[in-house]
Amino acid sequence: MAFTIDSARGIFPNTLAADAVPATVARFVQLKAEDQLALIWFAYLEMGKTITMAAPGAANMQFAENTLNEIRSMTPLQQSQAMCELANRSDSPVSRAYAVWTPNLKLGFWHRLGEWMAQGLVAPIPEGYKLSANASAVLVSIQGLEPGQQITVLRNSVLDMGFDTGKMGEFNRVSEPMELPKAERTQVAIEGVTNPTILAYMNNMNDNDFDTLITLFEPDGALQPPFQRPIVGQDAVLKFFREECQNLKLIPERGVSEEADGGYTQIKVTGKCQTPWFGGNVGMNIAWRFLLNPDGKVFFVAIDLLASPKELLNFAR
Ligand code: 45D
Repeated sequence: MAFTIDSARGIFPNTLAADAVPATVARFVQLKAEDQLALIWFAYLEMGKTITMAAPGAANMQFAENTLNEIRSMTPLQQSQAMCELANRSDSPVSRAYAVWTPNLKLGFWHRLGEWMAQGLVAPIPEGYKLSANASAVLVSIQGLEPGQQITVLRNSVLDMGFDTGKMGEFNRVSEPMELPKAERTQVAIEGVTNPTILAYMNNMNDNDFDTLITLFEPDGALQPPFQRPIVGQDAVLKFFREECQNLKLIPERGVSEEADGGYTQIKVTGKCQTPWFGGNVGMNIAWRFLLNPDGKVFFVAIDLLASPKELLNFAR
């Protein structure tokens, strides 16, 4: 075989990813729980001045309502405790419920708590709370990032919270209900790339048509999301699409396509990606690094959050 998943990960090695994101998250998770909550609260207030959250319907929260209502009915002290337990990854009922939610539910949960905190329905961060020196330094780092990287730090920090599912034994993941594929179909155009698999990948993702999207992958194909290990095999990738990819908007701009060993084709595309949470207010700079097998099926695709807008024009090998 010409490629393994591992060797495929190295195609277009000059692609510069936004390493500041995992570096910042790693510093964030070292902070004590109170600092984590206060820091996100300040970041959230600060960001709210420049970038607005989009649709209130960015998550369908029906499967998290019970937990949200439970928190709302607690005393302020219990509310603060429950939030600290989440940040501490303690073993508590809320922390266990949270742990099995898909990322979008976790974000929707905090989004709602943030609203309730602002309205005084849930215990706010104490007025005059003073961040530790470390926490202040992390906040300054976050403020220095571009918006797409800022929201990724927030997202990944939040996903780290809750009880460790590795300690839970059997559990069922709780995700949002699936929406139907969109009736109106998108048609992307990519400067320099006409490969039908690549165009179909973008269009089907934009249309939430995951059953068609997955047929573009070979059975052992893999997808590597930003800052994660590859997800391998059609079943696992399809599950990921259903749980984590609803209502994304991919806006590929340009790319290069060239022959690789063994009849494979490597294609790098750069462009933007929007999350339903922020819509057109935040476009993340993204690279897709595809490796297609000789039948034109996706053997591997890595999605990278790019270090800077300059990287959108980097097609060096
Ligand atoms: O602790 O081609 C309070 C793939 C204070 C698929 C709070 C992709 C206390 C394949 C304010 C309440 C998916 C890989 C907290 C492409 C406290 C593919 C709340 C890429 C936590 C292109 C905080 C997709 C809140 C990408 C409300 C790159 C925080 C998607 C909310 C990226 C943060 C999506 C939110 C991102 C962040 C979404 C909503 C980065 C959302 C980020």
